[in-house]
Amino acid sequence: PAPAAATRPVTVLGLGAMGRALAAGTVAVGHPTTVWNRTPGRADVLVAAGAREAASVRDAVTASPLVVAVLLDHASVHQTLDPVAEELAGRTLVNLVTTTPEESRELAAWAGSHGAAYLDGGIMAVPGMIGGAGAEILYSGSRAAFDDSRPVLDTWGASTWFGEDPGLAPLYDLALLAGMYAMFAGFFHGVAMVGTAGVSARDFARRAAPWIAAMTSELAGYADVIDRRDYAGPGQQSLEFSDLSDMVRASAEAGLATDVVAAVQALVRRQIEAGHGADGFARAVESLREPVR
Ligand code: FVH
Repeated sequence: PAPAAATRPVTVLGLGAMGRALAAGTVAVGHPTTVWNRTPGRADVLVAAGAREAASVRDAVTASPLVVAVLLDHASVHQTLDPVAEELAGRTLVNLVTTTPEESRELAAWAGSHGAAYLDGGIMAVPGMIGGAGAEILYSGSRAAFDDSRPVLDTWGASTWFGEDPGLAPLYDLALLAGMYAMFAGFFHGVAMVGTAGVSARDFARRAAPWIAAMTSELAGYADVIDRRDYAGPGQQSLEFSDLSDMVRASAEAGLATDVVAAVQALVRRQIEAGHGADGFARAVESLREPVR
């Protein structure tokens, strides 16, 4: 990587798979990088590359105006930073830990109460992608902190700011991951179905990948219908047509668990039972907006 135009001291708290990748990225372009990990012994490669390993969390936090948390979860951020909270005053805390929007808002308020600016980040990449063309990190929180931190943030991938509400980045992050996990679960169900005929997952993947990619072209049309709530408009495949009965029955007949397809069918059926069977498939989103409790 090309050296950074302006070097900026940065501290990375947490040297799991993602923390190590992020710290390696800032070291590689010359940002003075201090690292800390709860369990010692995970910084050796980074130190060999030029990072400094802090002896304590306090030492790590006070080493840089920009402190990046890459810990396990919301609780681990508090467990790590609560004892040194007063040291955050005047610094920027970038939280790249996966948290819920409410947890991010709580952390932002907590950081603010200790005089720190706060940015939340949702990492849309796996560690091996950090610093490469496909990596993106979604940010929300202080715009001033985002702008000021760009020389470091841009080291890791494309940086996009969504707004002052710190909960926005995790909201987008988790919404995008919802689509990803549901897509993978659908693929796994297909693998199980064709597996009953002796077809390998690898063979099925060769067919599924272009099919799923082609279906993504439908998203914009569904989005348009959903935004207008125009489920009765022309050209839509009806809920009654899309009720997934054949798929669920075929899976059950083959002795498979029907959890994935039955879950989609339940969304469809709630709308049919409410009298909307002739409406388009996209109306299933209303079953999510008004869950049965
Ligand atoms: N890895 C990925 O692909 C995803 C991509 C999207 C974003 N996630 C989130 O990033 C956070 C860190 O993920 P990670 O992959 O680095 O996770 P681990 O390799 O499991 O490392 C966890 C680190 O957290 C430290 N830690 C755990 N609990 C505590 C605690 N109570 N106090 C202090 N540190 C703690 C752990 O330290 P140690 O076990 O080595 O002592 C690791 O450094 C995460 O939110 C992902 O959801 C990654």
